[in-house]
Amino acid sequence: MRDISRSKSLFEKAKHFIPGGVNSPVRAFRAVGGNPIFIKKAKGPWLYDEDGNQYVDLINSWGPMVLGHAHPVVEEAVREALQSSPSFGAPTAREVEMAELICTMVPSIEKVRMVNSGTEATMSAVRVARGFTGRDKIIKMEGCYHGHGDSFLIAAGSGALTFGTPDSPGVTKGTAQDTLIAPFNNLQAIQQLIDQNSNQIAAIILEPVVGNMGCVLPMPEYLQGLRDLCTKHNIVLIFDEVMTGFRLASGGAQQLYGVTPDMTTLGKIIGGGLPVGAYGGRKDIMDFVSPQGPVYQAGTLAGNPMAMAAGLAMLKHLRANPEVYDHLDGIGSALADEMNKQISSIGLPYTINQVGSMLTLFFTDQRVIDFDTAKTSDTGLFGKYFQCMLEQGIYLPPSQYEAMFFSTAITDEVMELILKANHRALQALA
Ligand code: KE4
Repeated sequence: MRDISRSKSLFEKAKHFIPGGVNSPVRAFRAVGGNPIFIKKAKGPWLYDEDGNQYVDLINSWGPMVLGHAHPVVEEAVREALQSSPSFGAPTAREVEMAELICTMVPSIEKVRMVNSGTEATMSAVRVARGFTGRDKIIKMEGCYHGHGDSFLIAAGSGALTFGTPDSPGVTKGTAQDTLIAPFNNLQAIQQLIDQNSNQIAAIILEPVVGNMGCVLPMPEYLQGLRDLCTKHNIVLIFDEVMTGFRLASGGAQQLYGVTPDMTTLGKIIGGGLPVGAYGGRKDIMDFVSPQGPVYQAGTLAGNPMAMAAGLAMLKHLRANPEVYDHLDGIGSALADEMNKQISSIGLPYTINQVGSMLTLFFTDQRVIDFDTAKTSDTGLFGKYFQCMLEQGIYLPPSQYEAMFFSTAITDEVMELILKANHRALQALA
């Protein structure tokens, strides 16, 4: 057993001062058991905890660290920005450069506003869609997670699903009534909601590739079907690409699947590991945002120089090295292929969903295409798998309803470590 005594004592102390001992619920390991690991530092594909244990990192800070930890281009940019003071509360050249770069890399985004988190991005995008259309209701998909904004904590994924609170207390009935729910990958359900709420639906928001009920891919024609329905009924189509943006392709999932939303939300990678979010889209919609238009949204640290410096370094590197995406796809598909071989050689019924550098091993014999099929997974078995992988030095996302994230720092040797540990863990569960 690894010595994690310092993590244990830190967690005991943390629980006195922080709800649940963590600043984001999923980090508490409640879904997988055991004591959360307190990380001290990271480099490349490696995490190092407070007790000096080393782990292969398959969380990537939940997406941002797509180039691995402490990448020199990002480090250098942050170091330089820090010398000019971390924040001014006034417009800066970096924000203009970031806005232009995002609009260039994601052509559906004609104008973009920087905020400080994915939650702020999705909350703001929905408010603007409501202001632009004059309509109140939105449609979200069961199991999709769009941050902790009230409108989204209905049938939410990620930590909300992990802890069995997909419908959180504290969200008022008044708010909940304006959020309509449909199963992911089900166009008929969307058509029904539109028929039942004609001219009342401002927006449909979804993760074009879901990461927050585990990795779930769109069925063929699903995204285009949503596009067509939104065009026909003047509904704003919002792709929440906080997770998939700049990870699945330089232009995100919308480039990968060739479907153009009206608005896009971003986060994670565009901050290079610093707090960030962004929302953008069609000019006619974004010109409704204050001070250009009447829909108010603001933020003290929006467009923060440090986050812009880190994000610009990351995005410029990704833009200048498009082969990164073939590299990420190669890592993800090789791991998926080998893990599937291990599953069938041991005779287990589990299923794997993978696209690019996102992968989830579901402990169910069903094909996982939506919330209901994802929930057939044996979360207890996942917990045992997680602990067995952790003991072997592989740090997975601590929930069945999350995706593993791979970075370009994962070498062939590191892949071998992951596969050896995976085979041993699956054998232990057989
Ligand atoms: P943040 O507010 O956590 O920056 O972003 C919210 C968000 C919005 N949209 C999507 C598609 C997201 O995946 C997220 C946040 N992702 C989770 C991971 N599943 C963050 C991890 C956490 O909550 O600690």
